[in-house]
Amino acid sequence: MWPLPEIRLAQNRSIPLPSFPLVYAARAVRALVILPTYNEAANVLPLSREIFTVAPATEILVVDDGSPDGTGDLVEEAGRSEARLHLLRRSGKLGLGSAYLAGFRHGLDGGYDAILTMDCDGSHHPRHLPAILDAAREFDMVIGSRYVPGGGVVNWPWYRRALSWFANFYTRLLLRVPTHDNTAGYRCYRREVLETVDPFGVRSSGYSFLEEMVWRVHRAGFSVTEVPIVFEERRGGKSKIDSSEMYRAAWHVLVTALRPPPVRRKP
Ligand SMILES: Nc1nc2c(ncn2[C@@H]2O[C@H](COP(=O)(O)OP(=O)(O)OP(=O)(O)O)[C@@H](O)[C@H]2O)c(=O)[nH]1
Ligand SMILES: [Mg+2]
Repeated sequence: MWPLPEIRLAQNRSIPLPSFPLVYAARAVRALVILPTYNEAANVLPLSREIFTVAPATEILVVDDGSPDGTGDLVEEAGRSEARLHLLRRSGKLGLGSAYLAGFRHGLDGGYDAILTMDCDGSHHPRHLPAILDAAREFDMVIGSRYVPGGGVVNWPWYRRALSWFANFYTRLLLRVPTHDNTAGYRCYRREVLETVDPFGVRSSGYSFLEEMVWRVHRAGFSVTEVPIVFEERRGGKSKIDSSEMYRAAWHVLVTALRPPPVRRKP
């Protein structure tokens, strides 16, 4: 399947694509999708292909933590014939939050204008990407949200729904954020947001990283919006989030509410 037919056109950044939603004035916006992976060999290339199909001008950075199932090798091989697909290999499983940070560093250093994050397990469908990119023309941060009209969850048992609902209720209550899906990892940040709110200062991983990021962005005075997405249970492979993560996240939200770290305001 590699390389895809759009490559030559998409790589020529001096020609803005009229169909690409993120076009400011005369120049195309450079968007980077970060895909953190740990044992996602079954999912990573099909998902990358789908992303390039719906948003041909985006690039992808896979941050792989030495997956024993060979995810990194697959991406390296595919990247030889697909210049939009990049790989950052790390030596061991260092956690989701730190994978996002490594991706943010790469995105900022690489001069990308918009930096997105998506799970690589099929839960975050690329069909929502155009709407997210479109909203990013107007808003500093966009969340692909399960909990706004039009959004939802399929294939989740009642207790997962209840936990997720409660986690969001608790976060809204304690952190006073206006958003409804604060544990969602399907996001788009404008580079100015990441340059200002210092994600590298967030001292937590997993869900609490995501919650603290929403809080920091809101607190800094940036605009945040939610675009509805339908979240699907992972397509293949195993979950890497253990149940203790929930308690850690709840504790971290409480600490952030009671002893808020300093956050720079938007310039
Ligand atoms: N690089 C890296 N990626 C990770 C790590 N842990 C999880 N991931 C990836 O992060 C994404 C989300 O992880 P999941 O295990 O699906 O976590 P989740 O979606 O909260 O949990 P489930 O609902 O059980 O799927 C997936 O793409 C994982 O492969 C990690 O330590 N390092
Ligand atoms: Mg998942």
